[in-house]
Amino acid sequence: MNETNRISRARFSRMLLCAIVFSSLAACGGAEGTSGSPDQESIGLRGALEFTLVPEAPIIQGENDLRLTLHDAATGKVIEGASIQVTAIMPAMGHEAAGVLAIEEAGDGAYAVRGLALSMPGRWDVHVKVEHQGTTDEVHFYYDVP
Ligand SMILES: [Cu+2]
Repeated sequence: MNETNRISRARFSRMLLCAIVFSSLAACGGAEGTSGSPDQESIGLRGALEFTLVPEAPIIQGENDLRLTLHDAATGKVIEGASIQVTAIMPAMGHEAAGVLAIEEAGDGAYAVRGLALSMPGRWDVHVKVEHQGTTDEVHFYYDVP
């Protein structure tokens, strides 16, 4: 098999996977980039930290548990002992989520976010704010509740 065939096969596989993963969602790599993807990774708005947010199970209406991992964006080192706030709003309706029950440090830059209560189907804007040794950064991740 020549190089061109291998590349196009790989690209087709990715597209197919994307179509399967996102089949129940409106967008596949749309304007908001990672919108709706179960595992989301982004550099914060201030460029200081890298945020990874992974739901423990598919996002549902009701309480959700997620795992947040923090790295220094410049050095790649894990961020331990951070103080973290997680809030969510439903932009289309202008209301907040009920809140988060608990955020617990799990070691190696990971934090368990438990009981993020998304009360309605639709798109939620999950806002993560972190303070660590005088550095603050924040990020927005978007989730679609079916
Ligand atoms: Cu709503």
